[in-house]
Amino acid sequence: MEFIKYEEKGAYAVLTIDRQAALNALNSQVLDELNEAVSAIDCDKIRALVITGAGEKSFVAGADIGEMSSLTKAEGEAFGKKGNDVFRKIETLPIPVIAAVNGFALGGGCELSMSCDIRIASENAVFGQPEAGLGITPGFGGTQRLARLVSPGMAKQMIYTARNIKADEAYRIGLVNAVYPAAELMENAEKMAAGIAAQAPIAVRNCKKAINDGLEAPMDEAIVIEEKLFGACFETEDQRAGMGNFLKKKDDPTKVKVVDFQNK
Ligand code: CO8
Repeated sequence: MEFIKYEEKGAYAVLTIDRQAALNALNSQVLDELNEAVSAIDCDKIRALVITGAGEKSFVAGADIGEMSSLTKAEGEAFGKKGNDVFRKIETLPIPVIAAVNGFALGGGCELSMSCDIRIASENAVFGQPEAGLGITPGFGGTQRLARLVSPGMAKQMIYTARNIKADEAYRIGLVNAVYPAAELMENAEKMAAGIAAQAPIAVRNCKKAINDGLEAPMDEAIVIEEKLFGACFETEDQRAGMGNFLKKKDDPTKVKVVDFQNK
C-alpha cells in the first residue's frame, strides 16, 4: 500500500495514513487502501486499533479538494458513499478504535476521527467542518456524527459557520477525551489501546456493540440489546476466567480504581 502503514504491536495495532505531501488528505486511493487495511484486520488477534496521521502537522486535512473539484452530482454522491462505507466499517469494527489526532482534522479528517470510538488529541490539533465554505455539505458522516457527539446546537454552529476549533475547545465540548503535548500523544494512545487489549476481549466487543447498537434504538429495545450481549458473555472462557480470578482473590476487580482519563 502506498498511503497506509499498518503495524501490529502485540494485541493492538497502529494504522497510519501517510500522504504527507497533501497533509494526509483522503483521495480515492487513500480511501480504497484504508478500506483494504481495515478489512484485513484479524479481530480475533488484534483487540484494539489506533488510527493516526503521518507527520507532525496533520491527522487528515480532509477529503482531497483537487479530486472533488470536478465531480458531477452522481460522482459526488458516489464519492460520499465511498467515504461513508469505509468510515462505517471503522465504526462497526468489532474492536475499539482510538483516533490519535495529531494536527489538522478538517472535513473528512474530523469525520474519520468521529467514526472512531474514542478521540484523543495533541495540543496542536485543529478540528472543523469547513465544507460550507467550499460549497458542499460534510459528506463523510459529519452532519450525523458531530450532532450526536456534541450538542446539536454546537454541531450546527461549527458546520454552518465552517469555523475550526482548537484542541482545548474540542476537549471543552466533549469532542475529544484528552489533550496531550504532541510528543506524548502516541504513547498515550498506545497505552490506552494496550489497556483495552488487556481486558476480556469478548466482553469488550460486546460492550462496543451494546453501546453502538443501543444508541440507535429506543430505550426499551436498547436494554434488550444489552441483555442479549450480557447473556452472551456467560459460559465463555473470559467470563469463567474473569470471575474465577475474583473468587480466587488473584486479581481483585472490586479494588477501587480511580482513573484520570486525562492521564491514563
Ligand atoms: N485536499 C487536497 N490537498 C490538500 C488538502 C485537501 N483537503 N489539504 C491540504 N492539501 C495540500 C495543499 O494543497 C498543499 O499542497 P501543495 O504543497 O502541493 O500546494 C499541501 O497539502 C500543504 O497544504 P498548505 O500549503 O495549504 O498548508 P498550510 O499549513 O498553509 O495550511 C491547512 C494547512 C489549513 C490544513 C490548509 O491546507 C487547508 O485549509 N486545507 C484544506 C482543508 C479543508 O478544507 N478540508 C476539508 C475538505 S472538504 C471535505 O473534507 C469534505 C469531506 C466529505 C466529502 C464528501 C464528498 C462528496
